[in-house]
Amino acid sequence: MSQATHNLTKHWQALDAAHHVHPFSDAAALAKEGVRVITRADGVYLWDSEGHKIIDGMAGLWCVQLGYGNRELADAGYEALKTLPYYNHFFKTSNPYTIELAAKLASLLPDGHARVLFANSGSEANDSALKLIRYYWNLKGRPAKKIHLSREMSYHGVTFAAASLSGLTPMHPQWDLPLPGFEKVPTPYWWGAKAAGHGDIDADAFGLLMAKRLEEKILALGADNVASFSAEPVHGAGGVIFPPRTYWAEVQRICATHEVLLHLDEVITGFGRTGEWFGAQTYGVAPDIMTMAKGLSSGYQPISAISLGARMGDAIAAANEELVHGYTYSGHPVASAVALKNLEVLDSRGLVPRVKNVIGPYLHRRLHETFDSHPIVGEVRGIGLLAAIELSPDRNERSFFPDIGNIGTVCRNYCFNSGLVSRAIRDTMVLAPPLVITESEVEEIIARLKAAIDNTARDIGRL
Ligand code: PXG
Repeated sequence: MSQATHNLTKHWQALDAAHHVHPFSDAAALAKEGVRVITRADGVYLWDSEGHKIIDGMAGLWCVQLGYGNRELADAGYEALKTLPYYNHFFKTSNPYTIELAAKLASLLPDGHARVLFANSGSEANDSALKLIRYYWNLKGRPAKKIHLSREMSYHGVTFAAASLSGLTPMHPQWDLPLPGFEKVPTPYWWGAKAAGHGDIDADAFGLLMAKRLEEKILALGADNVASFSAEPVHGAGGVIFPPRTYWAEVQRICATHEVLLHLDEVITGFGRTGEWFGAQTYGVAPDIMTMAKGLSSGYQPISAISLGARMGDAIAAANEELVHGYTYSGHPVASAVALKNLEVLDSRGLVPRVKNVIGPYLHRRLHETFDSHPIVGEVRGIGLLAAIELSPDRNERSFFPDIGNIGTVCRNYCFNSGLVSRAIRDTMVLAPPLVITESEVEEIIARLKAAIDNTARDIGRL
């Protein structure tokens, strides 16, 4: 590293500390440590301003499906910037990029999801979805149906409504949330079930039990008061938690029985992450409304979407009144052009079936071979290109280390310092790499993660 580069890093760190407020960060601690400045990226690799090369096991924030440096997406954006850098959809207008994107999405979405609205982030999409759910019940003459149910440990974003919907409790106290009308139900986190007092219950029985808790909650609140149930097909930021096989069919049945709209938050699970286009397809769920973002554009542009199933879509289309909702940038032409190209590339290169049949199974086989009998690994779980390694002092007891989060942070720091981006969620190490990752890049991630977990185990005298 040259002195000039190093000085530039110091310069940026000082400016950043003085002027830039970071998401989910302790400002004083970060200013002291100094931010890492990421200057470029290509494929599954990032480079920082000191010239360090880092392999990105998280696809940015679970979003860069096509990897970095994709020329086709860059060209599509540049073309749209030159042709139509901005126009909106408010005054009886539309543009070809957004129209084609809506149609392409409709061809990939679950059955009945023929209509989409656009927004700019996952949080906005979820906020919009809740408004549309309210609107639907108002249109149906059921205005008492107002309560939004969601799950403990869920992450749905940060707007007032999306944060209220989120079940990760640290997201609430700073903002006096949740708002009234948001209620939580427990989630089928089978690994944690024993520690939570459920004994040796098997995963399938636990899936049914957690679905039953949903039904009990609906009955306790009165089904006439419950508008919707929102859930990620697989918890992402809550710890990459996969539902037992029994869970989703039973949830679907319960929602249908009690006329509760089912909202799937596919912000992480969409666009091939689980080996199908959407988690709905992986788990055989038929949602009334879906929200998506992240992988919709591989993160190259901020864009999100809300899709309406037939029940909601038909009712809203037939309302015969103005839909009083929309953002300046809903269906932004440049973001739409990039997202459209992203879907075309994912489709034409067969990347979604590759996740399901080739690279996903390869990742999971190698993770199991490497970690199944590691002294501080409790469970290796995954589907598609989503994986979690649960660090535990005792795999048979399915127990947690004391001070949950400490060991995970230690391990995450080892990863980071060795040039691997992995997330630690509590003491769960998480991977969600770009869908274009190769076998040899998977090996590189596994080697670095193994070294990090070994070092963590050594630190506590377990290796
Ligand atoms: N739903 C889900 C399932 C998400 O994962 C959002 C909604 C909100 O999307 P926006 O675009 O508003 O951020 C998300 C976002 C993390 C992390 O550290 C995860 C997210 C965002 C930031 C950090 O895992 N997920």
